[in-house]
Amino acid sequence: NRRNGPLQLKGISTHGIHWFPQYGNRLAVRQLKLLGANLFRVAMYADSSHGGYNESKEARERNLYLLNLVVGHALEEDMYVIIDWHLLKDETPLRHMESARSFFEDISARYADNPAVIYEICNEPNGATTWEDIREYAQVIIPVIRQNSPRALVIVGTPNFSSRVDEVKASPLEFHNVAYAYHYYPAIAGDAYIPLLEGMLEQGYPVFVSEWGIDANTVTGDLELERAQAFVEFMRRHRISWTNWSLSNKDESLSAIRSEVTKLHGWTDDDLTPSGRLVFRAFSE
Ligand code: IDC
Repeated sequence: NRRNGPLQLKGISTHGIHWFPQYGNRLAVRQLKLLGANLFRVAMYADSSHGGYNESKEARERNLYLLNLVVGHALEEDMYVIIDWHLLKDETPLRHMESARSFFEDISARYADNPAVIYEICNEPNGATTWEDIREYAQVIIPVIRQNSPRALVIVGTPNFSSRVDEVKASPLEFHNVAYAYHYYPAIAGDAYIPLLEGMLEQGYPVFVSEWGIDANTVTGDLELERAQAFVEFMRRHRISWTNWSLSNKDESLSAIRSEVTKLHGWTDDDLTPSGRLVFRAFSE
């Protein structure tokens, strides 16, 4: 939308695709689109435990099957889609770099040159993982993707659960069309995102909020709805693209759908959690 400046992508993420694949159905995606979303994130846990992609051959096949099914639905509904290598428990992307390399080789061949497909190559590096480790991984994976999709947008995770986006400044990547991930959970980060992200943007670093979720204040126990709304407005002002965590009915505050609701699309306000209501409204704000 050129009249309003650069295109801002907004949408929601699946929960782990191996846990809640049913929410990636075509009619659900269509409803999100009608509500104003233009982006859908498909989170494929890459871990070697809990059914993640690197757990076993069977887990790989199942995850891949579900990922492609849901990516297909998003593309058919004319959405941008993030293919998320959801690194979490394994802490460093270097641990499964060979597996990631062949995954991104295959998946970028499958969606070669499709401008709607965005690659998120490591969700949340954590533990002792440094930006230099992530950089080493990115230097291998990005060229693999670019062989098939020279112009594809690639999102790169940052240290400490994609919260330390500023650490990339020490040695930024030299590829074009790369964005750095910043993940936001208000009860943890509070208002610290404001100076952090403004500092990044002023210096011209592209930031992508590929995950944010509405958690509860650790002291009062109240949902951080006000901070969440302020964050949405901040991202709109700065044209930062985002996907919220997550589209599922798991019994946790981050879910968009109430846990008692079994509908898989056609949701009304009554079916949504406080988080879901805020996020679904934000698609069109
Ligand atoms: C959480 C899910 C939760 C699941 C847990 C472990 O909401 O149901 O049990 O993962 O797999 C992240 C991660 C994201 C987390 C989310 C909330 O990217 O996988 O999902 N979160 O904890 N980073 C910060 C928060």
